[in-house]
Amino acid sequence: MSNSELIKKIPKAELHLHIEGTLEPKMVFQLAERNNIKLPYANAQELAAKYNFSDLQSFLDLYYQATDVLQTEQDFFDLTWAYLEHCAEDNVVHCEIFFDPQSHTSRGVPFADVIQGIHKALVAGEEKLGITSQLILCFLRHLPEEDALKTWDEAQPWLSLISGVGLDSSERDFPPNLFANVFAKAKEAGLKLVAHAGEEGPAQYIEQALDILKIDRIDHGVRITESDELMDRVAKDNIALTVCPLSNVRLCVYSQMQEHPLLELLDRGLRVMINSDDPAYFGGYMNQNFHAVDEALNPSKEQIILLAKNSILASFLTDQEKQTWL
Ligand code: ES4
Ligand code: ZN
Repeated sequence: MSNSELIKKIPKAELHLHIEGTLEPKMVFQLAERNNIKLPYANAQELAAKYNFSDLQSFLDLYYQATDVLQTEQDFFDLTWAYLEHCAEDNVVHCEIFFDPQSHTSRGVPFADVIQGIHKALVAGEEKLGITSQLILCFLRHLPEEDALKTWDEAQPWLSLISGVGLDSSERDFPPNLFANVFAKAKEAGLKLVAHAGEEGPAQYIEQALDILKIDRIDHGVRITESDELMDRVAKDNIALTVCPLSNVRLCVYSQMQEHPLLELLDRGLRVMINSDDPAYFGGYMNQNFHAVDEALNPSKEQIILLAKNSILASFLTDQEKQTWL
């Protein structure tokens, strides 16, 4: 079997995926029309031509702007369903999806509409496509912790639909320790905890996320390569890193895929796997990330199998559920 065939066939989980990042230019235009919104672009191609990013912030500016077309429960349902169809195509059998309620409630979209639209699509995804899923509520770190605490309060009626909380948006100058209180509350409520750390920020932010926020899994975490000591600790404690190869190249964390440390991290015994992050913006869904890694880094079959296996092992499925796929 070729690597390509193996990539296509092997069951995998996606653990780092922003549902707002699956909003394709075409859907931006469809939803703008449905919701009577005037866009500053003539068509989807003109919007897509702007997807040329120099760093995380240059991406986030466009991403938050596009998000404005998401207004109704049906919009969130349609967005999520379209993503699940990509999962089916790529043999993603389980996904753990981030959503950013603050991006929507700040525009007057009710929390209930956001979460119900997403949730109903996830239920349909399990029934019709056999894809299991969990939801992770992310707090926006460029906003004060006070805002995150308000969002935590708004989330209370919906906690049964949420398995964890995360931390995303602009990393530089917004260290994890700013969110210690809201993460302590989520931990107290029994939720899983994750945080973006060491994407653009230094390895110290990974350490802070572990020591102060008490996270269960690190999102990105690639700048861990700057600390041998931290790599040893994370390997020993089996803390997973949800790595996003195309994202890292498109946001200029690495100037080309050949420089990506994914396989070095894997060979060092860290629990890393492949994820698509914001596939509508970064050039592809799960299998396109695998193919880009395959082309640039030339992984062995064993390495591909281990990356897929790590995605299952690092998921928040129960040990029994994991066994189905191992
Ligand atoms: C994100 Cl790539 C990335 N990093 C931080 N926050 C984000 N939100 C959506 N994509
Ligand atoms: Zn991300």
